[in-house]
Amino acid sequence: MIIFATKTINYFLSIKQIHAQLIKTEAKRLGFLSCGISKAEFLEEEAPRLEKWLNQNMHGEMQYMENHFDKRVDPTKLVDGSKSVISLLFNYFPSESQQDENAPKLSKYAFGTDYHFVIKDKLKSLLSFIQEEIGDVHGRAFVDSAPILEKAWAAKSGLGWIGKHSNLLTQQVGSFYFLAELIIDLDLNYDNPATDHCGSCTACIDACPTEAIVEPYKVDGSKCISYFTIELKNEIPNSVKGLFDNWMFGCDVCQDVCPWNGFSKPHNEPLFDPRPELLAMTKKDWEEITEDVFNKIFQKSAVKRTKFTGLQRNIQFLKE
Ligand code: B12
Ligand code: SF4
Ligand code: SF4
Repeated sequence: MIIFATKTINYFLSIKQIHAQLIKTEAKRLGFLSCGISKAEFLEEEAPRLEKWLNQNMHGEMQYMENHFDKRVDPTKLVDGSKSVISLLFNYFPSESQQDENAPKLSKYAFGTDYHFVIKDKLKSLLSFIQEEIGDVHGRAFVDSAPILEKAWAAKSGLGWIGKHSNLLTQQVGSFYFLAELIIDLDLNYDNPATDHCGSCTACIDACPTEAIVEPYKVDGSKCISYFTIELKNEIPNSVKGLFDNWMFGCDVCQDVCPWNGFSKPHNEPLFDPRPELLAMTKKDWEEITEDVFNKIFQKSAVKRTKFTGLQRNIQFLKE
């Protein structure tokens, strides 16, 4: 009877719905939190906002944000023949935290192996699955690696809403996850955007140590601690001295204070687990860190982006 009912339901589903369902089921099996799908097309609302953000120099020295404007606002220009953007969320919320309360703080996303490697492998598996199960499908996999407005696509496909801190969040699991995409040349059934549940809350805006959330939903990247500690190659300006709330790599303040992150659940990706010695490091250990220790605890880590000298600069900046 159950088999009959399933067949009857399938009969009424279009091929695009069946394909979308197959992809979502496989995405879950591969460990993604959720998967949503949008039609690949020009981002009409976001394009003028991005243009304004760039004109206001909110990208600071992140020169790469100025490149490929046309591709960034239109995936059909990024991937030839693309029809669908498949957005995926991958949880990184850790179950443990740094033991010394006075130690310089490391953002949660950077505890384990660099997410670019971990997620890229899973995206490739998902693309292979699509090619094996559905047929001659072409596409490309992305995770924080190309000119794509990743948050806008995830929001469009109903995976969450973009909060006042400008990150994507959900009522079920908050915001401590990465975003990733497959952009493919197959038509699929498309999802609808989710609704905004920020309401009258302003916790993230009020808590931001550098007042980088300049208005609800708009972050001035050039004022964000994450920018200063990861992206900025030059010296950190004296104007922000004393404002870093002890963050040495990234910053989680606007997410830590968000009430929806009370619903975050620990990830179950072993590669995201930190080395135990990393969590045990004291304030003194960080201040005296050598290049050998750096290379050992941050082997294959996203922290390598700042290099040893960058991390040392950040720790020094907190100390002075
Ligand atoms: C550049 C960048 C940064 C910059 C700039 C931040 C920013 N908000 O843009 C810096 C270095 C500061 C940064 C910091 C962080 N980042 Co970052 N970053 C990116 C990157 C590479 C591009 C983002 C982008 O396009 N920015 C350009 C601006 C214009 O985009 P936007 O903020 O979405 O702007 C929109 C709003 O301003 C809106 N808007 C403007 N005006 C108005 C007005 C109204 C009324 C409304 C409704 C909207 C609106 O429209 C704009 C266009 O859509 C993405 C990866 C990617 N390719 O998408 C990761 C990404 C956004 N970062 C990510 C993360 C995790 C972080 C940090 C949490 C890391 C950390 N712990 O330190 C912080 C969070 C800081 C914050 N509150 O935003 C994740 C976010 C995951 C999530 N849950 O959303 C991403 C998606 C990477 C990934 N693949 O997982 N990041
Ligand atoms: S990450 Fe930190 S500095 Fe950046 S907007 Fe959020 S609270 Fe502000
Ligand atoms: S802290 Fe409040 S305003 Fe900020 S994203 Fe969370 S719910 Fe929205």
